[in-house]
Amino acid sequence: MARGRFILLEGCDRAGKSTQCTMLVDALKAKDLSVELYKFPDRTTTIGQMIHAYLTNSKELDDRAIHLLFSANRWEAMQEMKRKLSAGIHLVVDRYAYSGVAFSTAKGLDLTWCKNPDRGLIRPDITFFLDLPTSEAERRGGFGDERYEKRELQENVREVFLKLKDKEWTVIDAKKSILAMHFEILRETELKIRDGEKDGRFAEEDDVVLEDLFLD
Ligand code: DGP
Repeated sequence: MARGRFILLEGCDRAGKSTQCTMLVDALKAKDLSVELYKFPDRTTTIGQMIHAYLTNSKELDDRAIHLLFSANRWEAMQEMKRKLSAGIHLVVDRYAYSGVAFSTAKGLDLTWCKNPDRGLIRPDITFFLDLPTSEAERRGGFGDERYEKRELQENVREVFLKLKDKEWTVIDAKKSILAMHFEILRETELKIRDGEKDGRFAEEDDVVLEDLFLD
């Protein structure tokens, strides 16, 4: 059995990641594929609850401390994600380590320092970056009350994302309609899944780590 594919959707706030993740999961399920959704931060765990308290401004934390908590929140999911991929389940993931680096670097932390805690996490097979200018994000009903939902920070975040972007990323213009984005994401995902089926690779041979992804 070929292992599942790790499909990541990254992007700025309000770009439509969560909508696209749900649509992608539903579309893959409709094609009888085995697929599950992961969302980071996962606010249901103990670490996730601390992150939630920070994001909703009910708890203050040092910038480095919260950065490490976001990373730990990904690490605590790693064994389960690996098991599922090995069992042939595709994972659609809403945000990951790139958000970690983008947000903390945008706040002023050192880029290399920010990357280090996430080194060794499993590497996505395909990364979609949903790109949306901040002015457009604001027009979509404005930002909410959470800690990072501020124009200047969001602009910095987008800049870091664009710096992190490597040639393997698929950039999706998030100004497009929801359906147009969906079909683009679905088409690329299906191609990637078919690639995996052709060469029939297994997780053990294929656990590429994120280290390779952060092209320093
Ligand atoms: P979401 O639940 O996708 O709306 O994300 C909550 C907020 O947290 C959002 O503004 C983006 C930010 N965020 C997501 N992941 C990370 C991370 O790893 N590090 C930091 N500093 N912020 C993150």
